[in-house]
Amino acid sequence: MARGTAVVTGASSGIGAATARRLAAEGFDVVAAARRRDRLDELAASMPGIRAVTLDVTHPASIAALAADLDDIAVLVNNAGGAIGTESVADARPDDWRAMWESNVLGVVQVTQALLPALERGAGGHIVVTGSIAGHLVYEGGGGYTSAKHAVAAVVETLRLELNGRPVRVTEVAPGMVATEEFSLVRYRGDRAAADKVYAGVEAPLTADDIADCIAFAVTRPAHVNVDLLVVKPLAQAAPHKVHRTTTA
Ligand code: 8X3
Repeated sequence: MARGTAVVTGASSGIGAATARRLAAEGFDVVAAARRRDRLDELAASMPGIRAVTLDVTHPASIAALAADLDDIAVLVNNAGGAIGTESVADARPDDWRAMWESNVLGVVQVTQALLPALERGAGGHIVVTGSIAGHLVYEGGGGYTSAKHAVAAVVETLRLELNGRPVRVTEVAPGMVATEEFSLVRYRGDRAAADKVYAGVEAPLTADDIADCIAFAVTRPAHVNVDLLVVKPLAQAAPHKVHRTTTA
């Protein structure tokens, strides 16, 4: 079944790549957008229905080029973003916070602004944002990330109010612990041992496919059904810091 075009940002790995694959399998023509073109080309070659487009969500010219390339679109999955650093607020590096706010917040805002006309041109559009439980709770050492994710959660809520009466749905999917190749590695600045420790002894962290499944659920509901917020954690995680482990690292 042809479902229209779905744009997925941050599609070069993790949740973004899994979402691009899943939405293509659901019948969307997927535009997989990210900075790393080599990875996108591999993704596009892995199955039909995925087209690679180079995009940096922090560069207005890059976003404008994406928008100029699109006619009407059905779905925008604002997924690009991530966490950098684990320092306390007292010791945080402002440049890390700037980068997190640029990608997780302003990136979502600017891509949404640019693609809103295309979302409204067709039969009805859907904006999905990959948020986080960090957008609804805070934890020590996470101030830059939790503040950025709280901000984007507020943007999502605001957008839904402002778009009320127009044919555009707005959804936040807020994952907890998802084991992906890069998320924790970037957070721990490339320290593989520290990154692996996050998942140590956790029987079954979520996978990128689990989140892609939630996104697919939201965007394949009938057009009058708006899934506002899906908070999704593995069974082993009751809160960011409350995780059941079968072994200790
Ligand atoms: C990732 C979830 O718990 O590391 O967005 O903040 S958490």
